[in-house]
Amino acid sequence: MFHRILIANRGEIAVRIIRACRDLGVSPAAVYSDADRDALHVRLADSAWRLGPAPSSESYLVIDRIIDAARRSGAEAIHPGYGFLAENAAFARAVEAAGLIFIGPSAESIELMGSKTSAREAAQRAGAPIVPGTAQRLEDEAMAQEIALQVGFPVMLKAAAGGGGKGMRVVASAEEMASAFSLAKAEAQAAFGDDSVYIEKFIERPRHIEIQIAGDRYGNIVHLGERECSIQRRHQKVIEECPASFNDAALRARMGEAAVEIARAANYYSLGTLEFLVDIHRNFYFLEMNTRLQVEHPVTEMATGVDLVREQIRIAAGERLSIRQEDIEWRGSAIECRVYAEDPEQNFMPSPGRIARLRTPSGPGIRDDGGVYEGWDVPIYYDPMISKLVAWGATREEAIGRLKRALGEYEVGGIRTTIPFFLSVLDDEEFRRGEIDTGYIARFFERRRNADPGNENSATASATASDEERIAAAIAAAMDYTGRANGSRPEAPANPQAASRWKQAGRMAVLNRR
Ligand code: MV4
Repeated sequence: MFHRILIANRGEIAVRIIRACRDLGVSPAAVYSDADRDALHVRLADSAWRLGPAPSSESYLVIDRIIDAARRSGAEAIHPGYGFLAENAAFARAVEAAGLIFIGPSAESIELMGSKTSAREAAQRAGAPIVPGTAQRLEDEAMAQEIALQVGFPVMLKAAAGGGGKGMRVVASAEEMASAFSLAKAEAQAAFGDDSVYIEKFIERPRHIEIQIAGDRYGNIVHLGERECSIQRRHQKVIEECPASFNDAALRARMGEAAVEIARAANYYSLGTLEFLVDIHRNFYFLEMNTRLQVEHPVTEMATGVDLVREQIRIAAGERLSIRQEDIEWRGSAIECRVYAEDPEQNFMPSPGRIARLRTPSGPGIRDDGGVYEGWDVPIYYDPMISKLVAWGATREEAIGRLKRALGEYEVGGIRTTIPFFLSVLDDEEFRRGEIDTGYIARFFERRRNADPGNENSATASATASDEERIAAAIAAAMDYTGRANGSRPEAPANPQAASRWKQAGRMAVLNRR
C-alpha cells in the first residue's frame, strides 16, 4: 500500500478521499488555491500544498503544479477525485511520466471513452446494446439524412467529443436536418474544438441508469449494480438512488454483464461508470462511460456495503479486487441529494458567502458527506455543492422518510441552500411512486407553475431559464454580495473587477459542473 497520496481536488470529495486514506493507514496530502486556504480538506490532511490563485485555471487545473506538490509532499500516487483533471488523459500520462501512480484507469482507457464514437465502437465490439445510429462521424448532410431514414425520425445529433448534454440536437423530420446538422457542427466546434457529430435514434422519456464497475489490473471486473440518476436539472444530477425502483435482479444482471463486457473491451481497470438510457419498455442502451469516481458513489456504497474509494486506491496500488461478483449483494435502498449553496427560489442562483451556522443531520441510516464547516466562506469560484446527504432504509419508503427527517434537522445559516427544494420533491406523489425519467424535473416545475400561475419569480419559473438568465442572476447576486461584503450600498459594487470575476464564476458554474 502507498505511504502517502496527494489528493488533487477540493471540497467534499477531497474530504471523502482523505477518510479513505485514513481507513487504509495512508497519509493524505492536500492541495489548495488561495480561496481554499482555510477549507475543510486542508485542515483534515497531514500536509497541504498551495497551487496558486483562486481560479481553477491557475490552481486545480495546472498539471505541473500538482505534480510538483506531489513530489514535494513525498506522495507516491495522486487521486484526481472528480471534475478538474479526473478525465484528462494528458494528466494521467504526466503523472505516470513523473514516476507517480494515477489513481484511476490508464490514459488509453480515458482517451478511448472520452470520444463518444469510439466508446460506442467499444460497446459494439463487446456485443452490448447501443442506441441505434452510427458509430462513425457524419461526413455530410446527405449521410445524416440517409442514416436518419434508416433508424427513423426523430433522431438526435450529438457531438463526438461531447458529453453531459452539450452539443445535442433533436431532429424531428427530414426537413429540419439541414439546419440542425450545420448548427450541431457549429456548436460542437465552439464547445469542444471538434466539429464531429454522429447520429442516434431519439429515445423518448428515457431513464438515466448507470452501472458502477470496478476492475483490477489482472483482468478481474465486477459490477456493483445500478444507480437511478434520472432526476436532473439542466443536465446536473440532483437526486440519485440505488437501486432503481423499476429494476429487478434479472435486468440488473443483464445490464451489469453488458457493463463488465464493455469495460473488458476497453482493457479497463479502476472504478468506472457506464451510463445507459432505459426506455419505457425497459430496453437499455449504452450511452457513455465515465472514467472516474463519481459524485453519487455513496448510494452504491450504502446499498452494497463496499467502500468504493478504498477499493479504487487498493487497485491502483496493484492489489486484487477484494470482492467477487457472487459476493456482491444489494440490501435496502439508498437515496442521495446534492445540497447546494443555491437559492431554489431565485432560479438556483449561487448563494456563496459565510456559513454563519451549520448543524448537520445524523442518526439511523444517515450519511452526510460534507466539505464545509461553520464559519467558513463558500467561495464563488467553484461548484457550490456543500454536501451530499444520503439516507439508507430497508425499503425505498423508509429511505425517503429518513432523508426527510435528516433534511428537517439540517440547519445552514447565512446562505441559501437547496434543502427546501428537496423537501418538496420528496413529498411529490410522482417521485414517491417512482415515476421518474429525465423529464421529471421539468414536469415538477410545470405542475407547480400550474398550481401557482402568478408566481413568476419563484423556483416555478426556473426550469426554463437560459444560461444567460442564470449568469445575469449570478451577477446580480454578486453585486449584492460584494456590496455587502464591502459594507457599501448593495446596488453599487465597490470593486468593478469583482463583478467580472463573478460573471466568470457564473459561467464556470454553468459550464463546468459535474
Ligand atoms: C439521449 C436522449 C434521448 N435519446 N440520447 C443527455 C446527456 C447525455 N449524456 C445524453 N443525453 C440524452 N441523450 C438519445 N438517443 C436524451 C438525453 C437526455 C438526458 C439523458 C440523461 C439524463 C438527462 C437527460 C435530459 C435530457 C436529455
